[in-house]
Amino acid sequence: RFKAVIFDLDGVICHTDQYHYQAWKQIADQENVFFDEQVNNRLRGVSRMESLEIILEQADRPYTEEEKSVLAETKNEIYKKLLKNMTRADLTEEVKGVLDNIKNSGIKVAIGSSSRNTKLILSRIGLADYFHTVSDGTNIQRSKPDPEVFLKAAEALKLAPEECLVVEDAQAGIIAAHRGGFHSAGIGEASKFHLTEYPLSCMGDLLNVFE
Ligand code: G16
Ligand code: MG
Repeated sequence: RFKAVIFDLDGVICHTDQYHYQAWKQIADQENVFFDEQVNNRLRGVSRMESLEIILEQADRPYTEEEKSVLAETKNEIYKKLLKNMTRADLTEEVKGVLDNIKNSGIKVAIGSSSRNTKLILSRIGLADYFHTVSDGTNIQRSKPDPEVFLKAAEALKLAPEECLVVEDAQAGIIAAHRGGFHSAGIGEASKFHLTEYPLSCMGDLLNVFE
């Protein structure tokens, strides 16, 4: 019944979320700002600058725009260094199997990610030319929970939102899918969210949706 699956990247296709966490943790520690897993969960699917704003809610002083852009840039440098650890081995057999299965059955596959590093990550894990379309942080004005990134993907595929299933690990991503009129499947954090139509306990579960 679905003509396309739009996959979130971070937390769904691969676990760059651990690198985002490590990089933000370094920034928070340097600034003496409280940062834990709970704050980190609010950063899932959210753009780099908006993530920084969330982290700085815990700060005891205001930051200038200048300081914020330096912190965001520093975080990205740390993050990109961590991404150098990634190889094809970071794409699990399970995820690769699910992707191949869906693609081989004639369903279009796409990426819908807030990350401006999407292309770099896809090439590191050997998926540079795999997807029918890649919609990411470089072609949007508003990040999740705004549906823009998924609407751009559907538009490129020439499909209506209701023909597409969005797979997400973030509440912000599920809300974005819902607002855009997409169906949604959620893994991890997002599997417990009330707007998630198909909760997945692992990526392999996604194939049950197509049976
Ligand atoms: C990802 C992460 C977010 C991150 C955002 C922007 O989104 O989940 O935590 O802040 O990308 O990343 P970058 O700093 O690389 O542009 P997604 O949508 O792939 O989950
Ligand atoms: Mg994500």
